[in-house]
Amino acid sequence: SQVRVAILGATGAVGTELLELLESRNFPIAELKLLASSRSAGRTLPFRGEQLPVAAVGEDSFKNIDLVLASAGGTTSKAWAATAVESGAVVIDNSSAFRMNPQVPLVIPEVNPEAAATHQGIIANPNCTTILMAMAVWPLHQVQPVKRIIAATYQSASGAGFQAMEELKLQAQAILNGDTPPTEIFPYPLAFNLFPHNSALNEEGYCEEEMKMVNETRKIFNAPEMKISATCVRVPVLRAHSEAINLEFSEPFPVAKAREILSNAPGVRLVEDWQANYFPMPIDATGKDEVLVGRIRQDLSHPSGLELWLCGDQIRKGAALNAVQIAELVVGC
Ligand code: A2P
Ligand code: 11C
Repeated sequence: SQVRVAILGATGAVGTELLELLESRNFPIAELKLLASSRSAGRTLPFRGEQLPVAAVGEDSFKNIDLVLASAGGTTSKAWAATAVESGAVVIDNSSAFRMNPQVPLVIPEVNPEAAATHQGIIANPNCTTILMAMAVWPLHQVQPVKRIIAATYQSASGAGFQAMEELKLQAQAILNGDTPPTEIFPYPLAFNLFPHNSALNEEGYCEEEMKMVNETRKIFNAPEMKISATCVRVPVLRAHSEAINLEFSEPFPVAKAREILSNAPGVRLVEDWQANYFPMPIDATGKDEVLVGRIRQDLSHPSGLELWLCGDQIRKGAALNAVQIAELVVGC
C-alpha cells in the first residue's frame, strides 16, 4: 500500500539523502511533504523529476500523514514528535531525543529488526558511530559473545550537519589563502587539524558522543552489562566516519573465522588487500550503502582480542539509509 510521508528537516544533510533514498529504493509513496524551519519555506527540492515545495513545520503539518522521517535535531524532534504521533503518524527519529527512552525501540534492521514492531508511535534511529560499529560487531557477537569493546572514532564533518561540511571547505580554502579559517559551526579549525568530539562532557570526562556509543550499543544488542569505552574525534573528512575497534572475547576468536563471518554479514563489505596495504578509506565508503571493514587482526596484547578497522558513509548507513530501512520494515516492503 502507498504511504503518505513527511520529511522533517528535508533541507539538511540527512534530509536531502532521505529524499534521494526514497526515490532510488522506490519507496511506496502516495504523497511526500517536505518540512523544515521557516528559513526554508518557499524553497523546492527535487523528487522523481519534480520540484517539491518545502514548508515551515507547524501544527497542521502532520494531518493525513502516515510516516514521518525526522532529522532536524533533538529540539525540533522533541517539539513535534508528539503532535505527529497524535495525528496518527509513525515517527522514525534520527535525533538523540528518544533513543534511550525504554518505550522507544532503537533499531538497526540488520541487528534487531524485531524491536521495530514494539513501537508506540516513535522508533529511534541510532547515532551514526553506533550504527557503523554495531554492523561489524554484531555478526561476531552472534558467534561468540563480546566481553569488551574499545573504540576510537575518526568522524567526518557531516555529523555536524550540512553547514559544517560547507565550513570545512571554507576553512581549507581560507588556510590555503593564508587567511584565518571561519569557526562559526565548529569550535576550532577542522581543516588540517582534528579535535576530540565537542559534545558535552560528563563528570567522568566522557563526551555525549562517546556515551551514545556505550549506551545505544548496549540497548540495541540487549546487552546492558557489555563493557564499552570510546574516544570520539572529529577529523577533516567530509562525509564518512572511520572507527578503530578492539574486541575482547572470552576465548580466542580466529581471525580467519572473523573474516569469513564479516564477508557474509548483511550490509558489510570486507575490504582487505594485505599485499597492497589497501584497507577501508572514507573516500571509498562515501556514497556507499555498505560498511567497509578490514584490517582484521589478532590483538598482540591479548589472546582473546581482535582488532578491526571500518569506514561507513555517515549520512547513508549512519543516518538516512538506516532510517529508510526502518521505514521499509514498518510498512512491510
Ligand atoms: P533549515 O534548512 O530550514 O534550517 P543539518 O543537520 O544538515 O544542519 O540540517 C538540519 C535540518 O533541520 C534542516 O533541514 C533544518 O532546516 C532543520 N531544522 C533546524 N531547525 C529547525 C526548526 N526549528 N524547525 C524545523 N526544522 C528545523
Ligand atoms: C557527529 N554523530 O558525528 C554526531 C552527530 O546523536 O544524532 C549526530 C548526533 C546524534 O557529530
